[in-house]
Amino acid sequence: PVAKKRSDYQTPDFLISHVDMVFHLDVVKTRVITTSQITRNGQHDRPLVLDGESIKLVSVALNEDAIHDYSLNDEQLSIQTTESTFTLCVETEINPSENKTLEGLYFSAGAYCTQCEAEGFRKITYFLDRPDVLAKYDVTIFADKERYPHLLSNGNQIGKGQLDDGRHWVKWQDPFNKPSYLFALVAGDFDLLTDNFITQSGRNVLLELYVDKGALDKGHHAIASLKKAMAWDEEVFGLEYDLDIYMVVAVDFFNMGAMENKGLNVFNSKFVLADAQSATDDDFFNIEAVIGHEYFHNWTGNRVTCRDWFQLSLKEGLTVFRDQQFSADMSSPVFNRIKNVQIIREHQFAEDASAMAHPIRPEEVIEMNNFYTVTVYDKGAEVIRMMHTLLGVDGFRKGVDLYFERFDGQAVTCDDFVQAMQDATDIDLTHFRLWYSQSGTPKVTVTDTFEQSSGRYTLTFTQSTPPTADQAQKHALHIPFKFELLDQQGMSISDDSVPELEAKMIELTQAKHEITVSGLSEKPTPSLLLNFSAPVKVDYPYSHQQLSHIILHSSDEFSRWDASQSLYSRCIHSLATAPDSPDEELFDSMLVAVSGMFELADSNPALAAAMLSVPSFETLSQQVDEIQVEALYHAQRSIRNLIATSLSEKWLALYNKQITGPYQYDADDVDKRRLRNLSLSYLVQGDSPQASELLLAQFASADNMTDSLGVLKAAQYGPVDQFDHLMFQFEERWRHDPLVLDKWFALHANMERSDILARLPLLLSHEKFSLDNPNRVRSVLGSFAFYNVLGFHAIDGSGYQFLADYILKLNSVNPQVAARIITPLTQWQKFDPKRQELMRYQLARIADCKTLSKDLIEKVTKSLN
Ligand code: BAL
Ligand code: ZN
Repeated sequence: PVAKKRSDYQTPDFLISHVDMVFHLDVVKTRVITTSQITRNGQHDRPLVLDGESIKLVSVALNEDAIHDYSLNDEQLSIQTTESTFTLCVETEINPSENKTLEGLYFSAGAYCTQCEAEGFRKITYFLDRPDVLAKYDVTIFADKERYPHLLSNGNQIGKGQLDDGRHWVKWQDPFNKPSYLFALVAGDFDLLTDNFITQSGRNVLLELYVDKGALDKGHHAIASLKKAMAWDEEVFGLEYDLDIYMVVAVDFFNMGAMENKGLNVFNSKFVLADAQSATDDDFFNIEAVIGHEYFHNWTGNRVTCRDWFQLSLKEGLTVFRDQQFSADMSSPVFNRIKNVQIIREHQFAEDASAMAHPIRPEEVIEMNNFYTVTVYDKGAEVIRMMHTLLGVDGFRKGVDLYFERFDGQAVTCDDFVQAMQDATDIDLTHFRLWYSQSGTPKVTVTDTFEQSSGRYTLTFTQSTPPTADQAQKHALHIPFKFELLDQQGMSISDDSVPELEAKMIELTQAKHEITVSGLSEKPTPSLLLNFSAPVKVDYPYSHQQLSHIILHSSDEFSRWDASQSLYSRCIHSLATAPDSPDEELFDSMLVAVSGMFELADSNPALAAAMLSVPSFETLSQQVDEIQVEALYHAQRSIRNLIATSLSEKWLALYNKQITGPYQYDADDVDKRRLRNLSLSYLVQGDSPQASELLLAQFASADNMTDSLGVLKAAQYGPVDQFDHLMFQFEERWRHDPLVLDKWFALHANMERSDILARLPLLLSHEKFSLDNPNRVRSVLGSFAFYNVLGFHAIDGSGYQFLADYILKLNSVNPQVAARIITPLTQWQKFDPKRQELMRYQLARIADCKTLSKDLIEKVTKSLN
């Protein structure tokens, strides 16, 4: 397969103004009749070339005359015509039940469903399947009435009827122009939850949530979240919903989290269904966030869409930023910011350091599905956030308003967005645009000097970005770098002769910057990258006393947390490097700081819980050049044990203080459960005499999944028999509920057991496991490969081989999911030479497969280069 390049973009040769589609649904033989009104775009005599894949062409008619002199291959239908405006009618046939890729039209769990982003529409009909071809759609669906009482598509329902043979039909019309990737069709038998929302201009919008039969009670949180999102977008961005109906359908087989199809969102049921017994606080949080995300796409993505797929971050970076702001407003801002940053540090930095490194606006793509990445989404959101920082709240809003004024109804580029931000505020973003084309994680090195005699303090900032797999040369970026200086009392120093200090921000634009503050009586402590104001790594030689000072005093809560993480990291890396000579002074200093954090538990429980948690193995991995797997893993474990044992009384007291009534998903109770389960985990790790009793008592009395799962997660650190027994009971209780069982699968796949590779096949042969279901695959294979550090990285290579075996199986079932879970193998660069060799060996084995999908070819080839 050949890569497409961003620089090769050409406007479409033809445009489509209107599409009429008729679906005759059948499990193995669905017929689709697509009638398009087509116009030649400009003066040329090139043929009409339509995309189409894995479908059978039945007939083609041009202006109602059947034609046969077209040419057809596996990917395209070419029609030579001299007409400049014409009607094209294409009939295709599809086998939805055979379609396990879950792209295009598929049949699963008794329902028909579509997924068209990025290029799935071409698996339904031959079409100009690209986002810059916008058309209005009429869609008529015919299907058996008893089995498929609900027939849904985009827009408004404009007709329906009944046939004599037991079939019925429904006709939908979407009044908005849209690209084909936003097309959707769903047909099935669901339970329906309805509600309504009155918009700011007084229109009544009908809200419909379709769920599996019997799951109605689990839909209320999703509907409530949707109403919050609708109100928030009106209040914060002045954006109102534009159709009379908004539908959300929850399905069990879905490659992604959810999809923002116009007026008809399709969701992975994981991000819709929740009740206290079966969903954790995190599930409730994620549902609100994903419901918000898809809703916000209605403006950022649907009303203004992408010109081409290289511009994906135009809609995804912006929409992730919007959903992050929404979540922050709905709960704790600092806790949300920490979550955002953890994703960047654990996964995006790893992607930048891997063979798959790419800028947020990629330059070259073989399979677009491979670019729905943490770089495009989450680093993309950080880039939007930096503009928000540079422009200020009001400037950002002006920019967004201008963006919609200019581009509503159009397919545009990232440059168009930045230009609107610039034009609305007169803030020059010329240099800033480099963030869109440069990949890699910049490092900002900060040094300082202090002259006691004159009181002069100089801070020097140096930025550099290491080369990445895709790009050797790097340039200095425009980085909004927030910081403050703390005096010995912990007060933030101000000096109006130093504007950067007053603004608490320096805009780094060159390789090196310096600022000087005079008249200080003592050397201050710099608190750096407040609120993670840019997606960079920072290097400053903090003493551990300085870190403790920031933990106590920074005016920025995020930075207090960040300093706690630096302190833990320092302890862990120190122990990993010299396991036989622990730095007792450093550890004592850390323990004193941790001890102080308990005092925050009442006043700021969300921050306390985050500060009392040590960095993940994934975060720690990105802080070193070469990952020493066992040493780093055991060092992290030892530091946690040290915190557990040294402070066991505090943990017990904290545990006992977290008293909640019957389950409610509200901020106070969420914080309490978080602290309770964190304490429980430390009590078990510290082998506290009460641990076992507490585990059993909490497991027996929990009225909610957060506390039940909290027990299982904590029990992992305790006696094996007890853990196994609890897991057994959990499975007995939940084996009927696949979404809950996924949590059990994930825990199993993550177990630190020497026989893990003998256990995984048992999970894969579990009656509820299926390779066809992406949620199951992610919970077993994904959890193992991404998070089972010792099992996956076993030095005999067995973990890598196991993953590779299953990737080869998944290759022919669902290439998109296969290409997702191969990610840990593509990150071999940071491991020791032996593991590098073992990982590359498995990549080469995969590369040898003669029927490898484009998705895997792209990732494997890049990884082996
Ligand atoms: N557009 C694909 C799913 C999402 O990002 O919302
Ligand atoms: Zn999105």
